[in-house]
Amino acid sequence: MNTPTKDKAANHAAFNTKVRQRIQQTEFMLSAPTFRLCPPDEGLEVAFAGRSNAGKSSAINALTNQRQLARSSKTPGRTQMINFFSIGDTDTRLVDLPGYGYAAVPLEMKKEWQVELEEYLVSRSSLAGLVLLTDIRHPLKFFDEQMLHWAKDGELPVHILLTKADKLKYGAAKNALLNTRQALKKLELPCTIQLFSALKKEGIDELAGVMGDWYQYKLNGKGALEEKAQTDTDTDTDTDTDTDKSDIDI
Ligand SMILES: Nc1nc2c(ncn2[C@@H]2O[C@H](COP(=O)(O)OP(=O)(O)OP(=O)(O)O)[C@@H](O)[C@H]2O)c(=O)[nH]1
Ligand SMILES: [Mg+2]
Repeated sequence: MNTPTKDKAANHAAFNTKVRQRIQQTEFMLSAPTFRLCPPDEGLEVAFAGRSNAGKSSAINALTNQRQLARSSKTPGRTQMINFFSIGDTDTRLVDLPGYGYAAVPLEMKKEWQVELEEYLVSRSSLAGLVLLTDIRHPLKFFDEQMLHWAKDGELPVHILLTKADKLKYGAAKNALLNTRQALKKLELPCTIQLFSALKKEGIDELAGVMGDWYQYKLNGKGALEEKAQTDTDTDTDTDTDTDKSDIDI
């Protein structure tokens, strides 16, 4: 007979699987040059932020199991627009924010963008959480810390991805994880953190789990994704196109 703890773990695992399936249905919604032109502040969204070239677009593609959903590039500063994606419907969104720290961007533009970014992090009501991506080989640069302070001011949950973990050997990657966690504790910046590799597709379940928890928490225990997952359980058929998507090799 299953114990309550086992049931809870099984339910959580089933929920996470549903969240993964939902996230794979992510579709491009719109690109906005400024936050003034972004979708109405309704529903829920999770934003992906980080220095230019940290691997935001690659992480979104790996997470959603789609090759070209968010465009990734060897040229830093590729994503200059704020890109919105819908997860199932336009009330559940994922946001790819323009990378910061790109030297070629004029100072004036950088300053304007920083003001907007702070405003967005602190006052966007639909924002359920921030995924902050930082390259495992040089984590937590100045502006990353700045972002963490703004998120703390806005009481916004943050989950850090140490990206390109495949660039380090396993032991070195684990050390980087421990050291960064310690540094965050010292700075009194509350957040969770994990290793991530878009290339090796490592860390995707953990990330999807965190996002599922955020969406759920934000809706006070009645998560949008969970509700959709429940509807799916009732209506799933063999013709679900998800199965096709999950075969795509990215
Ligand atoms: N080895 C390795 N390379 C990666 C990984 N993720 C991203 N890259 C590479 O890093 C570069 C930048 O990736 P992007 O996903 O475009 O980074 P971004 O943060 O979206 O960059 P901007 O849009 O310029 O802000 C590309 O050359 C990717 O192929 C990873 O997990 N491992
Ligand atoms: Mg990008």
